[in-house]
Amino acid sequence: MKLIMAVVDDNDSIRVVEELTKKNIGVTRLASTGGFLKRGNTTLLIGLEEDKLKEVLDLLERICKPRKHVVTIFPGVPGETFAPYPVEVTVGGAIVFVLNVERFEKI
Ligand code: 2BA
Repeated sequence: MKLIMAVVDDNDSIRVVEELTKKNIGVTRLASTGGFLKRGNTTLLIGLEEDKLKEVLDLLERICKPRKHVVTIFPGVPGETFAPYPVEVTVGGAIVFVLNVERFEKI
């Protein structure tokens, strides 16, 4: 068994959860926050048998599209002043971790 942890955009997560649920694949949605942009995103926990792995990775790739965000950088060290400047970053489609599950119990 595998566990996919996928960090995705909040809007994309709704469709991913819908499609996984239709396919009878269990999923948990966690509200999370990106360390860099400090804005909300969604972390999905998806436990599944290995033979479903490719299907789910394909589904994530199909639904989760990269987006551009502009973030303001405040450079410099305390006591020194530099003008803040905007930087454009591309976020996602999805950041995906695939873990081996040592044991799965439903109690
Ligand atoms: P954030 O940490 O808010 O990062 C958002 C986007 O900002 C990143 O998109 C990347 O394009 C950019 N970025 C991140 N750190 C940066 C830095 N030090 N300098 C310049 N640009 C930087 P993604 O790479 O697609 O990541 C999207 C979200 O996925 C991240 O949101 C974070 O919540 C999660 N994530 C990404 N890599 C991760 C990792 N290795 N472990 C855990 N979570 C991760």
